[in-house]
Amino acid sequence: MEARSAVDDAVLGREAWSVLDANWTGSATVPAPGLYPHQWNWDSTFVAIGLARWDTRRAGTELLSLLAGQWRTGMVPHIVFHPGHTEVYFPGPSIWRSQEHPAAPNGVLTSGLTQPPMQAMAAWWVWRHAADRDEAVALVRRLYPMLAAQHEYLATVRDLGGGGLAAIVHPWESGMDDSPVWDAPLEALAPVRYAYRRAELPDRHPDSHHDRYVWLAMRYRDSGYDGTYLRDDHPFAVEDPMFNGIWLASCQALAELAPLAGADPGPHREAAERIRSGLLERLWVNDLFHVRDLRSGRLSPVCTVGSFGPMLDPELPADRVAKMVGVLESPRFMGAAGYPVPSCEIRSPQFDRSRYWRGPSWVNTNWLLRRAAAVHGMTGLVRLLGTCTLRLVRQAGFRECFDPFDGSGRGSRDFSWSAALTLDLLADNVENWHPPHG
Ligand code: 2M8
Repeated sequence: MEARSAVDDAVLGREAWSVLDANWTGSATVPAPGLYPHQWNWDSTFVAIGLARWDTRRAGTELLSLLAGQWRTGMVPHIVFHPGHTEVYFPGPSIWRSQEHPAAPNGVLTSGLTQPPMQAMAAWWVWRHAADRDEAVALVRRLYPMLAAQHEYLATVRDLGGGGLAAIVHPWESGMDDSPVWDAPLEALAPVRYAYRRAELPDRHPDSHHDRYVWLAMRYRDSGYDGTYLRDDHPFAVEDPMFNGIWLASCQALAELAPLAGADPGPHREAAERIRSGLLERLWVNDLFHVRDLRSGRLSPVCTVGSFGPMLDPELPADRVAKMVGVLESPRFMGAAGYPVPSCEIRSPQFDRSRYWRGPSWVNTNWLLRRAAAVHGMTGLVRLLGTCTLRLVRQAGFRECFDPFDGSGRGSRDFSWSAALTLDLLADNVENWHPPHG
């Protein structure tokens, strides 16, 4: 593998800060130079989490600049475009045409899809860890109404299956774009050929899937980003355990934050209960959560790192948690990978150690699993996930993702969430460690 000399924690921390500084636009952090020149929804949120202990103001700016792209429906878009780079990334604003939609914000160009609703978790993280308590409380008060509107949108417009879960309407909404769990719903779509190519990304999906990604996005756009169209006609509607596990944890976070904003926590707790019931009734099979395709009615046979999302819920019944941890630690995931956690179950025929979201290990999903282990008090697993994640970035740098067998880096270099979450892991790992900023 690509190896570099052993990097100690202080050096690693300094390197992480310099990646975040290089990717900072003044109001937001782009995921990586070149390939991703705009603000992405959950990327920005992971960056805010990484900044939380060190720079409350910058963490707040990151979240507020993302929420400046929020639509009046409550939807928080998956991309907020930065002026000046508008056509570098495809699909850019000319495909999404957000400015033509009455609910889109004025003066900010965005996509029309969303991503896993991590923002309330991040707001809680900033509030919990902020050195400047007053600033954190003021931030929570500003964020609360926006986050409540986001949750209301998910609970109404996106409960397409009527069972209390939010459906995603495009693989991009999962954040795990090329995961094998989307293969069956994508292959059920009519064949489309837009000759959409990203020649610079050979490690991604077969081209035919990318054509379908663009076709799906344009179909939704042409409906006027309409909720009734999503429910009745849109051909891709899927209940994803990671998206809903994150939403549940965000509901719990919002319940804790609500009193700071003078609001009632009750509705957020009730929402969390509804999501938990939906997850258990609709997505649980044997020992893990599976993706449900609302159009075919089928549960995906493939398990991925997304299957563990509902473990973020501290109130998930202990017998389910024990089964999930059994799978996580088995050779299906961590047990057969030197550099865990692989994004797809290793024994699955679709597992591919080097294809984006079809096998490689990622820092953000490792962080989420570590958080899940923490809420269940599993200190051994917390330590293991922290150590193995730091080992990846120490050896291969802040890459987008990593080969789970040999740890070599894949995708972009200087990737923001890999750097930001490293800062968070270092803070837990090292006593008296202070980064050069903050
Ligand atoms: C990847 O997704 C974008 C589309 O949103 C892409 O493939 O171009 C995913 O890894 C996603 O999770 C991430 O938010 C985004 C930016 O890092 O890149």
